Amino acid sequence: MGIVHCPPDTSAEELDAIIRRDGALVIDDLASAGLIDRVGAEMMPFIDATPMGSDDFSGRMTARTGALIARSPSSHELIQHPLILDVAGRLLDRAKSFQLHLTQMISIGPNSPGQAIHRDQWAFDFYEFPADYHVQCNTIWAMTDFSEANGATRVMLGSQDLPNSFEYTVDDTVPAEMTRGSCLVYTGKVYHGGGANQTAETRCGLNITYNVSWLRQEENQYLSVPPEVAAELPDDLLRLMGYQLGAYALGYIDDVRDPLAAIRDEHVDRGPSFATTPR
Ligand SMILES: O=C(O)CCC(=O)C(=O)O
Ligand SMILES: [Fe+2]
Repeated sequence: MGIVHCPPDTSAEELDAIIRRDGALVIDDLASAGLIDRVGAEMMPFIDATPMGSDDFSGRMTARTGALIARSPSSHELIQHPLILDVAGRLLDRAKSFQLHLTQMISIGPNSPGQAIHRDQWAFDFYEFPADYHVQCNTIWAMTDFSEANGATRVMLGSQDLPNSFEYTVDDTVPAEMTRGSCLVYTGKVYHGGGANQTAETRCGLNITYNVSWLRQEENQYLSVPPEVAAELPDDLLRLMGYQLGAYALGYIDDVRDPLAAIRDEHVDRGPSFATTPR
């Protein structure tokens, strides 16, 4: 069985149901070529300056370039894509609210071996969350076409319900082949890994992930985005970055004020705005 491909007008409800069943899916052609071009052009100087990974998991011929919010204004449209936020709000429904977890351009260089098969939620110290409690909703936007040969992400479909294991290999997975501008969406529970790039060209994907607001973010948005840049961003993007309360009181500043008040002088309402969708 291959990964399910959905057209971009598929409802968030249907996408959520497929991710819960298969662990992952591809939304074909969700971003225009023009938008992918702009994000690629804004990020190119930073990608060129990024050192390769320092271990096998990060990929010794893979560059991981972050801080998209500060570095690529055009990426905000992908980070805040309404369909993706709707799916994230549904998948992460056991928590009160969700936030941006990381933004990372993953450029897998020519002749790279495949990444170890893993779960992204292992970032939380390998804690085994309950099977029905999804803590991460992840995307990889194809900045180049993704093929089996150039290192398309490998996914072990249906593996989201399995216990933690380090035994799975590439033979347990299928490639998420997709065209440039398409988007792989997957739960933090599903086993997957970057594929081996056996071509002479770099495979580039933009990993944008969201997690429940009571867990720590992998990319520290408060430090990756300088305060003078944050001050110019709209409230809804700031809230998604974590300038909002997680659950009842997580992340408040000084006298139990909403963290957005650290950026905005005016009074801000207390309470989460990236609320999840009750089922
Ligand atoms: O680059 C990819 O296709 C996947 C990378 C990945 O899964 C990771 O770094 O956690
Ligand atoms: Fe991963």
